[in-house]
Amino acid sequence: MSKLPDDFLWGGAVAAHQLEGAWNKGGKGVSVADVMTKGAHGVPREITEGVIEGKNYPNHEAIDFYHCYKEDIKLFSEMGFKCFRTSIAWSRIFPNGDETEPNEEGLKFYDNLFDECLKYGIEPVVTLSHFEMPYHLVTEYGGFRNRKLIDFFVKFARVCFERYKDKVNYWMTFNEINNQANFHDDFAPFTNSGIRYKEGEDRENIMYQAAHYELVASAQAVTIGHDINPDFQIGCMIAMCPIYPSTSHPKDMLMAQKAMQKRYYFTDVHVHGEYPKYMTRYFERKSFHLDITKEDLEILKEGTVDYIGFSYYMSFAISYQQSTEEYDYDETRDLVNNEYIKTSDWGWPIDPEGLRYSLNWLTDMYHLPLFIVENGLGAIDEFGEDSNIHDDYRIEYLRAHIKQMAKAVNEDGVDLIGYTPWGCIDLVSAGTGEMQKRYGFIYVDKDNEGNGTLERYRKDSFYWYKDVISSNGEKL
Ligand code: P53
Repeated sequence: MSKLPDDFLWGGAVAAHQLEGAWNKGGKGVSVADVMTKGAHGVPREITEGVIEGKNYPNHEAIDFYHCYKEDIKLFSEMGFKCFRTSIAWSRIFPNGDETEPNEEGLKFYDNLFDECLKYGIEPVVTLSHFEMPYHLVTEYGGFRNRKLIDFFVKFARVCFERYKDKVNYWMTFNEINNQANFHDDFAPFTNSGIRYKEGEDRENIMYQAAHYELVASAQAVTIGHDINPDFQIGCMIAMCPIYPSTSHPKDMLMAQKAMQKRYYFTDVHVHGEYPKYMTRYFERKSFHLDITKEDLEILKEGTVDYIGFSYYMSFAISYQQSTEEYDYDETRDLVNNEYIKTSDWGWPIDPEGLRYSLNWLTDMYHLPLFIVENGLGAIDEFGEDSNIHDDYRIEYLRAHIKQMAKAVNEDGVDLIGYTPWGCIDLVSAGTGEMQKRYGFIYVDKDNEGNGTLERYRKDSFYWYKDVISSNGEKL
């Protein structure tokens, strides 16, 4: 039985910077996504010093959702979406991030967008910060290295809560806040926190400080949101990649446990309002200098989240041998291949059972409602001879994951709010900036170099997902 509860929120997910385009329209300021070029699998996106002429910045135009949202939402409603997850581009509302007054034109755009959703009975689910901090906050303040960012974010959150209090009920604060656990990489610290590292800096220490300011900003936003509208459901957003031990060797088991602690402590702070002991002990042992005040700890305690939103694409595996004596997980160094699992064309492990495992693990750990706000397969799509896209590989991926999700709900009793597959319409990949890493039910005619008509086409998965929703998961 794969049927889900009657009020289950089926939908789709996107982020403003990956589809809106119109990067300098309507008074919008430059965001961190606007200074990232196109990369490829294994080729990181370049982060440039401001916008440099002649470079390929795929987010500048993206799929021009800014101008096409009405037709696109109509297509979502044709699939029967109950909800639609997007983000509010921070730099549309505060172009530089440090203004005192918001940009009315930006606010109006989201009024129109949410009204259009509500017209079809589609509930907006909104992320406040999804890799789109105003770039000015990076150059002037150093991003979330700086405590001042707390106030800038909280002001932005307050403006959004007040403006959309009668249109939006489900909110999330920071998208995939725990991606930056991978601090060796340049991508996650920049997109999560607006941080550019300098040569020789202690990246890990800086990451924990930035994450702390974000956790405080998130908690403050939760408290303010609940004051503005007590019905608000405000969640955190975690990139959930469960880490399995590579063997049953006790050292591998312990290594996996310690790795999970270091990758998911962010969730503990969001949910319990305090740092777990293993993290404070770790900070002490490493002599990290962290600016954590008594007042911060009170704010954390007060602003705990209502639910856990999370993305699920893949699982990881780990082995002790490659690590240190202390079992101190290092994401870049310690992960190993899992021989039982195939990978996507972009090397992402495909593990449907891992979704059921994750739903159970999060429930055991946090006892809160869960919301799968991203899941999906990035793949190359081509038109068949009949001029249609037969994306059976995508259907197969989603079907397998929905089956496991339904088992978690029906057999394990997990409290799940909804399911919004990622990139329900093709959009710019966050990790690589490619257009051709496609996730959508709807194809958009545009290639990696930015050529194409931007025309929309329904893929086979479009009709399949429509049936899934109308049968409430029964017809897979
Ligand atoms: P792309 C890494 C690992 C898991 C999720 O990713 C990730 C990332 C960052 O690449 O990001 C989330 O586009 C993110 C979305 C993103 C989506 O997953 O690299 O929240 O913005 O597009 C898929 O294939």
